[in-house]
Amino acid sequence: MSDQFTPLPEHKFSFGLWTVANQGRDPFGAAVRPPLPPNDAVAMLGEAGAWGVNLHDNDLVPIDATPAERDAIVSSFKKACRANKIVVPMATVNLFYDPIFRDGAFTSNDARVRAYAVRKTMSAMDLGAELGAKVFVLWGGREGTETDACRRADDAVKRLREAINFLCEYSLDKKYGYKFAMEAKPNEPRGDIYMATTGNYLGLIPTLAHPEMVGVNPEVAHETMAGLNFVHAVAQAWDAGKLFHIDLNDQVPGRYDQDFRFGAANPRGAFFLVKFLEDVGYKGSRHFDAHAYRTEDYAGVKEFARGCMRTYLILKAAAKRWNADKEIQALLAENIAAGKGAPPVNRYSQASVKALMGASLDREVIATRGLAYEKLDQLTTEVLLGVR
Ligand code: GCO
Ligand code: MN
Ligand code: MN
Repeated sequence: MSDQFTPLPEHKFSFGLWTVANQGRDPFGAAVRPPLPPNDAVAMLGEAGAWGVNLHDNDLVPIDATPAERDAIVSSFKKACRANKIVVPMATVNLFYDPIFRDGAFTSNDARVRAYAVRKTMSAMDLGAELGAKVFVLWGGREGTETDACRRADDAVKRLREAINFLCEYSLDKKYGYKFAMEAKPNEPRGDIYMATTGNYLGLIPTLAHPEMVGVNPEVAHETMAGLNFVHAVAQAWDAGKLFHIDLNDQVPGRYDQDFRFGAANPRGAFFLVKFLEDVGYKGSRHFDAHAYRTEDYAGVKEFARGCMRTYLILKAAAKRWNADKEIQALLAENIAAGKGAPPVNRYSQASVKALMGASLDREVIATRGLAYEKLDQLTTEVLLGVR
């Protein structure tokens, strides 16, 4: 059945190979689903209506594969992608699973670990480029600490900068045309992770050798785990021209890393996010980095994938209704109109200072006017609940 909420390639919905193939392992329980080979995951995504699949190097090629095994796997994966009309817009690297990364990768004190991590990332970049990826995500994984006795935190920042600079040069050298998207996460899998929020990365990027090649990949769950407002982080990244990618899922604050289906926990937050992305005309992937509940078989995983995309499109339609709602728009306009005639403070000049000093700005009068946010918010709820 196809309706207005049916995903199309133009919606740019993508999933990580690691998301639909997730077997439901957690620290307290074993896998609940059998392995889903990469080619089968691509077939499932094709059936669900997705546009793209993203992958870590080792989601596709085992860490100990020989070069011949690698090439065979990659060529058969390419065929599966073609057959299912699935593209590979983004690639990434696993710098957290293998025990060598137990004390981080790029920030490790051991120069051998740093070298191995950079070399592994270069191979993952080769793999991504071969599959057509133009965005390369770097998630810090275990770049963090249990005890800050282990190193000075600014040494970690310096090492991270050096690694990113090295990898930018590699991309330029190989003419891969990558944009790097840095993904922050506050406190998992280690208690204290360097670059805990998207804002941290927005501060680091201007200090890099090739800041124009590096942006961010904010994730709903990660900012929410830190108790922060995700839309605000995304908006700041957008304003800086750095929203290169986005990880959509859901999360209740204060819980374990839940990776829920998009919109499952906080549809209101998801609404403001979708509205933002659509209002500004974000052109990148809408990537779902989420997992199906542990209760599901693969039919449930497919429902999960469909649900992520369907919810996005439902919220997109709601955002359109919100934007077209005369009462909502009138309330917003009234608040702007109330300030009409005030001296502008957007550009400094002697004349603007003079106008400012001479203006009547009666704080008591200004503060008496109600802003009608109760009404605005209730109307928003009614749009969301489908009665407007
Ligand atoms: C997590 C992260 C990862 C990254 C992925 C891409 O919480 O485990 O979100 O899923 O997004 O490793 O590099
Ligand atoms: Mn995550
Ligand atoms: Mn992620």
